[in-house]
Amino acid sequence: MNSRRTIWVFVCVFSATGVTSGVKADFTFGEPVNLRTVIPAINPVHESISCLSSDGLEIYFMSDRPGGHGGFDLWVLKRDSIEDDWGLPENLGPNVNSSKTESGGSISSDGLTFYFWSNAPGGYGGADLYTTTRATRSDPWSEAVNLGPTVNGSAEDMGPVISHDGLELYFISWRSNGYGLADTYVTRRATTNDPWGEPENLGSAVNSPYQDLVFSISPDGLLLLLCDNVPELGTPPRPGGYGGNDMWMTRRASLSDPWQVPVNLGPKVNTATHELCPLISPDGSTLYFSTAQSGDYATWENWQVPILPIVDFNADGEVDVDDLRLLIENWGTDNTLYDIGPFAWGDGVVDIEDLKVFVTHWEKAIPAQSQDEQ
Ligand SMILES: [Ca+2]
Ligand SMILES: [Ca+2]
Ligand SMILES: [Ca+2]
Ligand SMILES: [Ca+2]
Repeated sequence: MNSRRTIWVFVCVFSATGVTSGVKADFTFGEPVNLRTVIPAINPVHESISCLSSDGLEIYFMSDRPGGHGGFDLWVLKRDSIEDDWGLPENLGPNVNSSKTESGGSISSDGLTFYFWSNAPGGYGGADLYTTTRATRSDPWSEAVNLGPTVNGSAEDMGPVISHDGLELYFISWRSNGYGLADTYVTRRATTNDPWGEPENLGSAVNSPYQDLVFSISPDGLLLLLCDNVPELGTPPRPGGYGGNDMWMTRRASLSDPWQVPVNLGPKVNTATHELCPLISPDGSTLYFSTAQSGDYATWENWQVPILPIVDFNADGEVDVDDLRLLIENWGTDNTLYDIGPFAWGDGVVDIEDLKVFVTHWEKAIPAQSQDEQ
């Protein structure tokens, strides 16, 4: 293989899988890898990842494996460093889990507050959102507390997702006066010491007559991942997908801008089967998700896939000085095509963050070239 061919192969990974449904996209995905091969401790049958701690040392997941408190419980895998193997699954214990369903965990960026939902008795009707805290990362979780009647209503309230700054809590609710079926809501607070405010429906741009199920927010708070159903609910997916349930994203230009109309994550990750539970890793580099052939959990599989910036700006099959020139020419603008950092989906301006990402990928191509020339 000559060097040009090597670079071409490299670039194909980035350019052939673009998220093209609906709007211009500025990132793509690599090849999905079955999580069985990466984290074998997680059994995909009845188990899917809820969240990762920001230090990458804890993975929380829901499971009805033996040894729990009944129904689905929340469990965690821990490791001492990013290089270490994951330890054995640990149940979060009776302060969090009950004989009913506990699921949908989301951990604060400092790792000391955990949000989840449960349909255990004692709430405000249907499932409710709960929180638990710990003094340090090595302490046990405290007795869970219902988030209270400002946030929880008589309908099903599920799937809390805490923002990195701790000031927004997104969740799914079937409460009345929405846009049909479940909608995504947000409750906000001025500081992490303030109480949560009255929940707001994300509005008609994001929510629809279909299931609008939030699952994850990016570390910069500019990208929200949703899915349009879970198979056991059996309702039709949002139109415009690839069959069965699909995963979608909505973006906003800044933390104070409104969320935009959701865009399908594209055929690299969405297929004719059901895709659900989309989760962005805390470093923004990986998408975790689940697939299901049907509402039967026995058909579930879990996956991870790299989230990749598109660095071949002129789409000529090479990441080279021509692309660098284009980046420089667009310096200081908001041209999304060149906005590839600090995360693959950019931050609204073409600047040094984008150059850093570009150089990283350019450097990846060069060793492949020099190896070939030896
Ligand atoms: Ca339980
Ligand atoms: Ca409720
Ligand atoms: Ca809806
Ligand atoms: Ca699908």
